[in-house]
Amino acid sequence: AQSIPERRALPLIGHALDLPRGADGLVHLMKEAKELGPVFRLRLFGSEIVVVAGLDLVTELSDETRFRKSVNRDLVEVREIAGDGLFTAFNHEPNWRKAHDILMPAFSLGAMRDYHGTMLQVARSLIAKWDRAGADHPVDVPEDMTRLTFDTIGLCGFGFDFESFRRDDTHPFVDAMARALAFAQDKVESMPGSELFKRKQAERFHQDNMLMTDLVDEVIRQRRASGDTSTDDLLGRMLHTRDAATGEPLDDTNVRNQVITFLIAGHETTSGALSFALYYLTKHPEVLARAQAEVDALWGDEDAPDPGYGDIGKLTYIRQVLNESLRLWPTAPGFAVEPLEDTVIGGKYAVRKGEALTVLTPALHRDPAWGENVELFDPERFTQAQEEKRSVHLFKPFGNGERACIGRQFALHEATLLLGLLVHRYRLIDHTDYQLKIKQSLTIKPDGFTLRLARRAGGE
Ligand code: MNH
Repeated sequence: AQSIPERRALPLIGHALDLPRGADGLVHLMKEAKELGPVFRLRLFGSEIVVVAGLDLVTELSDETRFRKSVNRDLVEVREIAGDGLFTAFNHEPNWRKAHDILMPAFSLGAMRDYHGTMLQVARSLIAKWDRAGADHPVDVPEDMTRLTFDTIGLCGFGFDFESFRRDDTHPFVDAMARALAFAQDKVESMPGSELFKRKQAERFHQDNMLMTDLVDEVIRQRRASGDTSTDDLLGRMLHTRDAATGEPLDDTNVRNQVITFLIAGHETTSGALSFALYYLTKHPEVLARAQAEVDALWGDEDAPDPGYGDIGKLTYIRQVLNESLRLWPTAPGFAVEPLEDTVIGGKYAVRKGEALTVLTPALHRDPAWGENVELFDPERFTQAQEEKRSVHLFKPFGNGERACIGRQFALHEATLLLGLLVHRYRLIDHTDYQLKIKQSLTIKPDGFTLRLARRAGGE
C-alpha cells in the first residue's frame, strides 16, 4: 500500500499554519483537493483527517457494507449541544434506530402534504415583509431566509411559532446556536490546551446551551400542557409513538436532544440553500426568466397565487436551479465515514478501521465527470435525462446511505415553494453588484447578500 498524499508537515502542529481559520477553511481545502488530488491527509496538532474529493473514491466510500458514518471531531463537540439526537448519535446508540424509525413517516413525501399549508403561511410572512420593504429598502437575504426556515421547522415540527418576522433582530435561539456551534468548531481547530485560555467563551457556551434547552423544554411543556395527544407532527410522534421494535417511546432527554437537533439541522442548511439559489438567480437573468416562465405558466399573472401541494412537483425547473445551487455550494459542505474494518481504498491506500474519511462535497461536485466547465452555474445539468446518465455518487448534498439527511424532502418542498413564489412576484435587483463571499460555520451561506425587490408588472 502507498501512503496518502500530504504536504510536508511541521513537527507537533502539522499543517495548522497552512489552514486559514473560519471562512477561508473550506476554500483552502478545495484548493488542496485541486493540487493534491482526490485524496489527501491533513494533520492538525495531534489529530489528522483524510479528505476525499473524487468520484471513484466517493463511490467506494458509499458502500455501506464497508463504511458507515463517522461521528468524530466536530460532531463529537456538537454532541455537547445535541447529545444523542439523530444527527450526532453514535452508530452503536440504540436511540438512533429508535428515533429514526419513529420519525421516518413524518418525513415521507406524503407527509409533505400536511406541512404544505404551514410552509405557505410562513412564506406569506416573508412576502409581507418584502412587500413592505419595497424597492427602496434592501433586505438581507440570508437573514430573512433564516427567519423563514426557522419559523417553518418550529411550526411544522412542533406547532411552535417563533415569530421571527415580528422582530428586527435574530431570534435568541438562532444566535445562541450560531455561537455554540462556532465554539465547538473552534475547539476542534485549536491547539490542545488552548481551551484553558477560553474560560469566558466556555462560560458563554454553557449559557447558550442553557438558553437552547430552556426554550426546547418550553416547547415540549406547552404541548404536554395542551393535552393534545393527536397532532401527528414531529413532536407528537416523539411523545406518543412507541418504537415497533422495542415497544418503548423515546425518553425525555432524547426528545429534548431531537428537538434541538431539528431546530438546528432543520433550518441552517435550507436557509443557506435558498440564499445561494437567489444569488445565482440574481446573477443569471436567463435562468431567472425561465424560472419565471415556469411559475407564470402555472399561476398566471394572478397577484397572489394559492399554490397547492401538487404544484410543487410541477416546478421542475426551479428544482433544477436548487439542485445546481446545491452542487456548487452544498450547504453542509462535507460528511465523514469510517471503514468497518482495516481496508485499502483507491486500490492502494491503507486505511484503518474507525479512521475518519471526510468527503469534501463541494470538491466532489466539481469532479471532471461533471463536464468541462464545472464552475459554471448551469441548471441543465439536472434535467432528468442528464441525471439518468450520470453516477448517483457524483451528487451528495444530503450525505449517504442510512445516515443521510432525513429532512431532504422537507427542505426541497419548502425551498421550491418559496423560490416559486418569489420569482413569480419580484424582480431581483442586485443593487450592490454583490460579489459572492462565503460565511462558514458548520454550514455555509453567502455573507452580506442583500437585494432590493420590485414587484413584477405584467410580462416583466
Ligand atoms: Mn439534513 C443529516 C444536509 C435539511 C435534518 N443533512 C444531514 C446530512 C447532510 C445534510 C449532508 C448527513 C450528515 C452526515 O453524514 O454527517 N440537510 C442537509 C441539507 C439540507 C438539509 C443540504 C437543506 C438543503 N436536514 C434538513 C432539514 C432537516 C434536516 C430541513 C429537518 C427538518 N439532516 C437532518 C437530520 C440529519 C441530517 C436529523 C441526521 C440524520 C441521521 O443521521 O439519522
